[in-house]
Amino acid sequence: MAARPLRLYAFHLAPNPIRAIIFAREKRLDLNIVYVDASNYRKFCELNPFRRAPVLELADGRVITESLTICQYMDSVAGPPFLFGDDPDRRLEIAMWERRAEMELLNQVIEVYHHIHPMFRATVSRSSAQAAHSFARVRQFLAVLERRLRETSYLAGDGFTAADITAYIGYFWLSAMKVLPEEPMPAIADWAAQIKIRESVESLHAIAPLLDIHASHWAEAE
Ligand SMILES: N[C@@H](CCC(=O)N[C@@H](CS)C(=O)NCC(=O)O)C(=O)O
Repeated sequence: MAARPLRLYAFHLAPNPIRAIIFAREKRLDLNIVYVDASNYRKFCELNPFRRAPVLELADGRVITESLTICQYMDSVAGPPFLFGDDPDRRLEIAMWERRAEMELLNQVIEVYHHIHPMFRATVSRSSAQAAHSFARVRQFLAVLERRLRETSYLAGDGFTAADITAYIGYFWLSAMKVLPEEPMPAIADWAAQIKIRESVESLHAIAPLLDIHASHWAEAE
């Protein structure tokens, strides 16, 4: 009997589950995506007491949370390409850029998203100061990334890796919300154009119109 595919619990319009979904596509792993709604929320909370997505349920019933850990798991159980690297030097470089992209870009973009997107009006106590603080960190990271990508094709050097997935989701979210910094970033734009045509990120483009906000929401956050 064939093993059942990995089951991934996800929320719609949520960057961390999308990161795991893109990663699985890159690794050509069969993923059964279950979107969390009222009908399965209780089960989801039992699987992850922190009530956050993604949650990966393995065929043997084991449960993995944390998008980074889920991606690392998928990298180790499927064949090449190894998106976290296959030798100590590559692993080191990729891990460093992945964590930088996660902490200084993706997580900061998520903060901006929560504080300015009207979708969170009822659930997040919105703060324009918090949005501005996170946006300043985003700007600083993008300036470093622009310099980096003038020297290398991808974040961790030659070759697409897990670090590019993390950074691309952050960049995509900013771009879809129409809040990319105004300063020109030609190397980042070229890098993003290369990633945009990968099959694995197709699903992102369909959600772009739903993330689009008007700049006036900055002013609306209190
Ligand atoms: N560190 C966790 C963060 C997960 C997370 O915050 N996921 C968001 C969606 S992007 C979520 O579930 N939010 C629901 C909530 O906070 O109630 C990870 O990387 O998986």
